[in-house]
Amino acid sequence: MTGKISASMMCADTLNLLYDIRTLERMGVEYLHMDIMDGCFVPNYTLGTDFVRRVIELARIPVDIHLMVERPEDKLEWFTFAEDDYVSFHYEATCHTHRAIQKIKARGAKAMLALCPATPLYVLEDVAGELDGVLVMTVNPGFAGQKLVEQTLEKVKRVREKYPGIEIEVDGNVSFDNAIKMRAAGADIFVAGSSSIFSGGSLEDNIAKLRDCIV
Ligand code: S6P
Ligand code: MG
Repeated sequence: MTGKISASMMCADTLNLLYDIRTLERMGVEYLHMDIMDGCFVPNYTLGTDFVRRVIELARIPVDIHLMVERPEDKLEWFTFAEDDYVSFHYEATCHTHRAIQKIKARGAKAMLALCPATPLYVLEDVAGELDGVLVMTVNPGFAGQKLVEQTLEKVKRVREKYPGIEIEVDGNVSFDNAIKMRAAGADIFVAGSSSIFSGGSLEDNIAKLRDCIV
């Protein structure tokens, strides 16, 4: 199966958001990636709950919620999910990984565990069977516009080898060039932000160009 695109909404044109969303849908983008930051787990705030709820209401494609918040298991009630939606949370943000996964599933979404660049893969060992996906952070979480942490490419490769059936999402500096390397390493879902589809120029052309990188 070819790679899928998850468009990073924090990089979209907020004042023309509906236009961008409809363009992404028309171009066959698979997910809308919604970064939620609490200023505590990461040193930044973004995408407030009302904004995210409104996007979920308007979207005709699944959303891919990336929770960068402390104790995510207590914050899932903020949103209503559909069955194809993904919700990811950080292993580093809770001591209740298993409970958080169960709660996401009970709310009808697919569960994904996000790992910071320095977090070792052995933390997946006892939960891999419960997960629908693993989000490998290819930058440190908190900001758009950062540079790839190179060793995460090898980490993607190790996840692919160890868990052949699991969906792998990569997030951070997914440029056209990096997307080719990430795809070769085994990634399935590519968070597309300021390094690719929202890098200026035509959104349509950028999406088509990224598609060619992730076949
Ligand atoms: C970063 C966040 C990401 C960014 C995305 C931006 O903490 O989780 O989803 O929105 O990485 O893309 P880029 O191309 O600027 O890195
Ligand atoms: Mg993200």
